[in-house]
Amino acid sequence: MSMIDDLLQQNKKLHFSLIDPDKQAPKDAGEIAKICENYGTNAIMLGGTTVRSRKLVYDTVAAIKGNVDLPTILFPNSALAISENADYILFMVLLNSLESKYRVEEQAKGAPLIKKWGIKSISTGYVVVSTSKNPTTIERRVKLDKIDIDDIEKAVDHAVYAEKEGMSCVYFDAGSGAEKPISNEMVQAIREHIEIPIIIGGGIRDGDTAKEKIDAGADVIVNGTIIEDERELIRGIIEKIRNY
Ligand code: 1GP
Repeated sequence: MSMIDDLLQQNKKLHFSLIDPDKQAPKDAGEIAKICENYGTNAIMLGGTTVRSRKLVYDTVAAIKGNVDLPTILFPNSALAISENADYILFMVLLNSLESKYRVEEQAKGAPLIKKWGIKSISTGYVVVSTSKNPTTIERRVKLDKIDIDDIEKAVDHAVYAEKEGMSCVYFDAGSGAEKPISNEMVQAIREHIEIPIIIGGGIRDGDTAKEKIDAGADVIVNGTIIEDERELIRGIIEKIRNY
């Protein structure tokens, strides 16, 4: 059982707020986290595709922990983004990466740090789905075995693989700022085939869309981009999730 299962026993569904340490000063990240906490988010995730400074992640986690009581969860793009003061880490394998760097190499560099620092690990099968005409940042940076928005069978195969490997959750991500989120049909098909928690993120910008993903079987909704540029919007999303 991971911390996500524990949280799901207390709440029907969850909302995680993703803050990119590269996008603002640590003090501002602490203030943003406070706003998200006041709206009712369940955890603060920290990560981004460009993060390269462990110190910046450390300072950002410290500022957030100084301001809110929520769990902090690392969402690292590499071993360099692992910081000892975080509570949890999504210890991810990017299942549809064609680069071993994102399937095993960064994980092997990071694992000893996670162990040494006692960060609680949430084993996660991470899958990037291509939903947008213009590639998202992660699609531009990582060579992927592309999964198109309607390639439901391939998505399900990865989800079942993650479950059979003993991972504690899957995270299907359309990528930060995606033009469209992952389809309801894909979420539903994944739900029909696995029992572990399903995290969905990328391109979700309103409460009705978030609710559709939850109706389809998602357990956790992640918002990142709108927290940076239209923060008020997450209030409506979190309301739908908390009242589910
Ligand atoms: C990206 O799933 C997260 O990895 C969040 O996506 O920035 O589009 O909310 P957005």
